[in-house]
Amino acid sequence: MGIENLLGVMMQMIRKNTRLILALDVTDENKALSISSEVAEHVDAIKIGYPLVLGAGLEIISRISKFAPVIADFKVADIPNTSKMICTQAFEAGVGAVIVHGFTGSDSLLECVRTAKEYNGEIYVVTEMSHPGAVEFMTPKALELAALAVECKAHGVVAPATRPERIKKIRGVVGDLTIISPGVGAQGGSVADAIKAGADYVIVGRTIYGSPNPGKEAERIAKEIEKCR
Ligand code: NUP
Repeated sequence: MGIENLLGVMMQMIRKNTRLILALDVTDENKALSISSEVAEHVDAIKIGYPLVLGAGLEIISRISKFAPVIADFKVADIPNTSKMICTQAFEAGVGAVIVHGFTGSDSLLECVRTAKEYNGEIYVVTEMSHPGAVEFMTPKALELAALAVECKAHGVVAPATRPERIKKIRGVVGDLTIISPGVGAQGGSVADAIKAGADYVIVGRTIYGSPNPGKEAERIAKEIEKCR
């Protein structure tokens, strides 16, 4: 376990306050940190992915953790051994949760869940993505992927705010697992529709980080979520 984890300064569980997760898809470290500090009090977690980690390095995780718990959107999709290695690196770096794919099958997913447990972390499984192309291959399998997430004891699933009727269906399969939902704002989905359909958290990227005042925008969306719950 890394020294910073031992000191307990990095790894944090996703909060349960505003139910807003920022998707921080910027590539510049200073920009990432200044946005993180501006939105910190209005978000329950900050989701980062390949754009930021490839742009700023893995150390960005511990820096962002000072403002909010971090979710690594690595959409892990590999053989069990490699998936385990990826999750280990992410949790060692201090993330509270990792997003993984389920289509690789139960053995790979179980390995991710086992790894997360070692760190008291969470695994979220992608069911059906929010972009239009997801209906080609993912929609037909989404409910099976949701069932696999339950079977493998993942913490939650990712479901599309762009298709709230699908969130409803996925909620029907996952019971009380946590649903985190991207696609609000830039992709056309709405906070109200996603929350009413059963999402526990909404994930918002461009609408917040592309705004001239990310803090104010995050506050506005957090208030909108509060009204719908
Ligand atoms: O189905 C998904 N849709 C989606 O947009 C699964 C995701 N992980 N995402 C991510 O959510 C996407 O990669 C981006 O980081 C974020 C949405 O950002 P935005 O459309 O609000 O800018």
